Amino acid sequence: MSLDYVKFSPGFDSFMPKEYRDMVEHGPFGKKTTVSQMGSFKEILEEHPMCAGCAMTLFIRLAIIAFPNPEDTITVGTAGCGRLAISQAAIPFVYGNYGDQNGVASGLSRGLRIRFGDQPKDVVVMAGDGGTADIGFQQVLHSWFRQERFTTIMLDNEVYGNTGGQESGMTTRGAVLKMAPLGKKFEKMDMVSMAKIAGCAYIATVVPNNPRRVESCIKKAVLIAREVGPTYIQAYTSCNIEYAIPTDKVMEDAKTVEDDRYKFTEYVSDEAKAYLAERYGYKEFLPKPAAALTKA
Ligand SMILES: Cc1ncc(C[n+]2csc(CCOP(=O)(O)OP(=O)(O)O)c2C)c(N)n1
Ligand code: SF4
Repeated sequence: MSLDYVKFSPGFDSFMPKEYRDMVEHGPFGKKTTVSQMGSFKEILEEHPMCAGCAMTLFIRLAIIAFPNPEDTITVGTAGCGRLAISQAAIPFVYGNYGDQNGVASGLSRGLRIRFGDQPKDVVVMAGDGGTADIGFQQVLHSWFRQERFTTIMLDNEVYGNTGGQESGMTTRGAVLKMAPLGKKFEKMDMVSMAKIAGCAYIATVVPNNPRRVESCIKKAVLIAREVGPTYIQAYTSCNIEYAIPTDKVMEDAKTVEDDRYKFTEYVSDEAKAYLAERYGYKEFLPKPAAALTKA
């Protein structure tokens, strides 16, 4: 697809702000940039008002770098901390009422397919655990059951961070928070199993301290959502403020939580495996030769 629409209109380049010029000249549009090149190109998201050390911000930054075609990607968000960062990115961001993100994304994704046909326009929802598993739960589940083709990413900090520490469905049992002083009485919701039951074609759980893994999951999720079906990524993105994690221990906490109860998991449906192998050359999903199958 032509990238003319991200270039300067003739005669206007010298009047554009430096940030804009940097993005056009040194940004990732139309290039294959990866997380291992961070620091050597102008990122789509660089400045934001999130708390210092917030793991959610790092995850969002990695996710945006991982978008396969960032210049053709639209993010959808909702109330919560994440939107404060996502809305600063140099790609379109749609923001509605709290919890309506998957309904908005369903309509957007369908409309873009009618308008642009086969040219990929990727829709990616990024919302907190409260927005996804509590307030937006019904719309999330229905978008999956209806096989809406876009990616849903839950920024799971296990609390309502933006409003000062209420428990969410994703808070772990027993956790004591500022506005849950007696400790949560119920188990953390199993959204991964629900995604599976509802027919998501790709599901992964990740933490942000393995950038290459985050990149790999996001890429697969976005590519699969183009044609196969809904995809879901659940990312542990701790809230260092509400969980009182010292900023220099945020990554250590992510590693500990990953080892303990947030292990990397990945589900890829058979249809999605075949699609990734045939369309995008993912060798690990190519059918095994008959001889290897017999030996195994
Ligand atoms: C309809 C509606 N109800 C309540 C709110 C207030 N509100 C804003 S953010 C938020 C909680 C966000 O928690 P979560 O979705 O987990 O995201 P986080 O801030 O933790 O990233 C709430 C209750 C709102 N904006 N709109
Ligand atoms: S309140 Fe928590 S989740 Fe929100 S920006 Fe601050 S550290 Fe991040």
